[in-house]
Amino acid sequence: MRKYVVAVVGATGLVGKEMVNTLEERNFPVKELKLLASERSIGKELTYKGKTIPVEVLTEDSFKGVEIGLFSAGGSISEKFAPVAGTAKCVVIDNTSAFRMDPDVPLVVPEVNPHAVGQYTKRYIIANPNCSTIQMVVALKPIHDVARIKRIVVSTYQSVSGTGKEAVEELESQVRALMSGKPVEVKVYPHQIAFNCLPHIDVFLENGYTKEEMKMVNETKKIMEDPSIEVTATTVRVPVFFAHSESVNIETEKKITAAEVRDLLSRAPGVTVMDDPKKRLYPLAVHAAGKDDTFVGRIREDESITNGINMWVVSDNLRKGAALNAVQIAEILIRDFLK
Ligand code: L14
Repeated sequence: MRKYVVAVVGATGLVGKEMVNTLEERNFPVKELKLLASERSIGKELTYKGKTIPVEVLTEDSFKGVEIGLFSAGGSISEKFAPVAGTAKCVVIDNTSAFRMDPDVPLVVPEVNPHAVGQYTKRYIIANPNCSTIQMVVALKPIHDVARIKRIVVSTYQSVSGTGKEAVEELESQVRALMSGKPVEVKVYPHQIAFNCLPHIDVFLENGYTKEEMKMVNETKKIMEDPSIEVTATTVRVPVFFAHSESVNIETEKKITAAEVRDLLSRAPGVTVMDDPKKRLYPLAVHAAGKDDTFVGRIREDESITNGINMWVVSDNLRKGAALNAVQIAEILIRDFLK
């Protein structure tokens, strides 16, 4: 079997480390693994399949001979280096929002639009969608295929790990401070996150929505390849370390019952239905953390409209929301294109 030279850009971040773990866990055919990061990470190393690999400084020359680049070092790094890698014929799978809405860049969730991977040839860049969008479309695509979704109203409950390790440390240290009567220090988020909910993720835009909310609106239409789906979102940061939860309300063209949705989703790829209220069974962030699937529960008909469904969707934002989805894209790439 052919093996590939793979680079992870932003290797020392939460997502970068998860990418390295995921490559190992899924036995991705790696010939050589390059770990790239900024100068700040020099001297660090990671283990991959029992071998220690030192982190190298990312430069314009880093991509010679590299066939696949998994990028998760922030939007400005991707804007600068993804095109450089692309020119060197390294296929970039980019986890930032930099290229997601570029019409020459496919935006892929393997359970939803795997065929779009083939469009990588235009820029040699494939975009990995936003974490909250990925888990939502994994749960909604099977429903859209049978009943056509007209409108989505989603509210998210997003964990701090999406922001990075500084945010994980901030939640931890704020909880410690509050439990020991010390003053709370606010650095990463605009307000205290411990024991609080912030209706503010990424920056505010002219229309009053946040950028995170508009990513869910625009990316959903692009991934589902249906601009007619109306989407409105409220994205909220909650004091949870790992995994995002979402309240998802949909209106469909054709009637679909809660039982039909449960049945459909129990057979859907990447989805586990956990839905038995009598047994207090529903998906929880603490259970989804560290797992690959998207978990769906609280499936019920929206009694305020004729064709409506409510559900609760939970997934690990560092796995399906980032590293796993990126590696699954790479798996399609080598299976169908870089043979
Ligand atoms: O990839 O949780 O568009 O703060 C950027 C913000 C991912 C989540 C993206 C967060 C998001 C992140």
